[in-house]
Amino acid sequence: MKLKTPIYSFVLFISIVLLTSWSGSKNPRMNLLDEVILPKPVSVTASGSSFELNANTKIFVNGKSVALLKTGHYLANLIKPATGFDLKVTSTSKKPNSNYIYLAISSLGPEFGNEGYKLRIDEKDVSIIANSPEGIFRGIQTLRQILPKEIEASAQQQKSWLIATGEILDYPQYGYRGAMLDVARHFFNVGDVKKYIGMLAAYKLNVLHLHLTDDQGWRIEIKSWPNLTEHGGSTEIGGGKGGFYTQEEYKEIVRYAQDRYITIIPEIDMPGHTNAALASYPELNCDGKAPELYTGNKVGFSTFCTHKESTYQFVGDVIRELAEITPGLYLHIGGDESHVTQLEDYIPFINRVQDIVLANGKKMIGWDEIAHADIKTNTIVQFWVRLENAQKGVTKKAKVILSPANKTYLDMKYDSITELGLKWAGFIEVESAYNWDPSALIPGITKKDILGIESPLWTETITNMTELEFMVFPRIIGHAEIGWTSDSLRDWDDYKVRLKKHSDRLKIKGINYYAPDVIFKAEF
Ligand code: NGO
Repeated sequence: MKLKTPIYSFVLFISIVLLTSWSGSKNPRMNLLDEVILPKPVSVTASGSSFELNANTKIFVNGKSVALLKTGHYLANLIKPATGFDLKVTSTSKKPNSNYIYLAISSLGPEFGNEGYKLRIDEKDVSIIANSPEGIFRGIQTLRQILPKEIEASAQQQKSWLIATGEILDYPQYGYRGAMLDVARHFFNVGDVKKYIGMLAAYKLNVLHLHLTDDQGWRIEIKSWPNLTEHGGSTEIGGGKGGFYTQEEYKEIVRYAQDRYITIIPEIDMPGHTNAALASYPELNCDGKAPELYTGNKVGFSTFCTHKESTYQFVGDVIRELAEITPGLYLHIGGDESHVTQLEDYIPFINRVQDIVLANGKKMIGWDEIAHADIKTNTIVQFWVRLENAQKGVTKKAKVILSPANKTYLDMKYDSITELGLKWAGFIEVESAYNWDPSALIPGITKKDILGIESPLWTETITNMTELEFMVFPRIIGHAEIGWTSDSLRDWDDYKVRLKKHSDRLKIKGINYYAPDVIFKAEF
């Protein structure tokens, strides 16, 4: 046979090159493993190509679930400002050939629970599958983080919206991942609370605990006791004008949170931390005299009169009205730092309040001191400072929420030069906030006893959203990862690199975060 001439070989070579580039993918090569996802997922597999989101991409929701359709619209709204795309959301069982994001409920293994999801990005489509709409919602937060960072911009950006292809399997290690906001010491209005809820949802948190009452202010309308807000809500620390939520406003917060799969847990702190109520109704005081409103920042000086029957009528009305407007399972009754209530008065008081909460169809949560009372096994003890209280709670077969003050209190200063915040539990640097494992925190308390973790922001020194953001970010991102990602997948050296990269998104979102040079200016 005749040998191939050079020109023949050249033509053959060119044909092969053209053929492979025609038949092969035109999508830019990308690596899903390069993307930063916070909290870190259970597994990420990359397949080396990309999907391009464009103005013709459609969102398809499988089946007729109203909740899922709502979540589809949430995704469309999330994508709209930065891209300018008005993506159509349709409910269907028939998908087109390509260029769509598909959201579907389909059964995944039991380890995925309500919040787990499977996110798959192919060259032609993206799909999020989960056992429930909640899982789809969490998956959307991941999708958001693997879109270009400019997706967080509030104004339209000119760029191509490429997503690396591959598959992400994910589910949380704890079912309760919360934040607490103290709106009693300084009041935060409905708009602020919604903004905070939006920020929490991005990191897959699922609880916002609102500390609604304290010595300095009563912030929730109780129709049968109107002076609580009229008088008790009229000021705050420093003597500002305070404020309160009407029940309608509170319901609006609850709905906004529900749409983001966040449960609102309201707290009425008692029998201590009650000066605002005591100042509003003289009959709640043992001497029948109402004290002055209080605008300082001391704790532990007030108490309801635990001997008076009228106190329990009051508590009954408050809990009933609150239970009626709270769809979540839990009511928080405080119970902390009742320094002027005798233990022999404190215990029966908590016992009776527990009965009232249960009679209203809710479960009770209280700060760790409540472990002294006869708590039921479905009552939850929120650890903040006394290990022995948390241990006592577990001995009584209660579950615990972990809010160790020296790790999770967002009101603690980062270091000695932080202007805002308190320091009674020590300074909490970003590393210290991240570097601990819930199941190794308290001797005798293991993973099965722990419902989850919660990060409280007490607001003695925090007066507005700019200050709030500085104390919360970035520490809460670390807490979100502790709650979601199993301890064996977490590592500070790996996390700090991811956090630094992720900070571009915080900048675009306009979040006023604390940025120490050791992390944010370091070369990793
Ligand atoms: C304590 C106290 C709060 C303070 C907070 C300040 C608890 C559970 N009770 O935590 O009233 O605001 O510290 O860090």
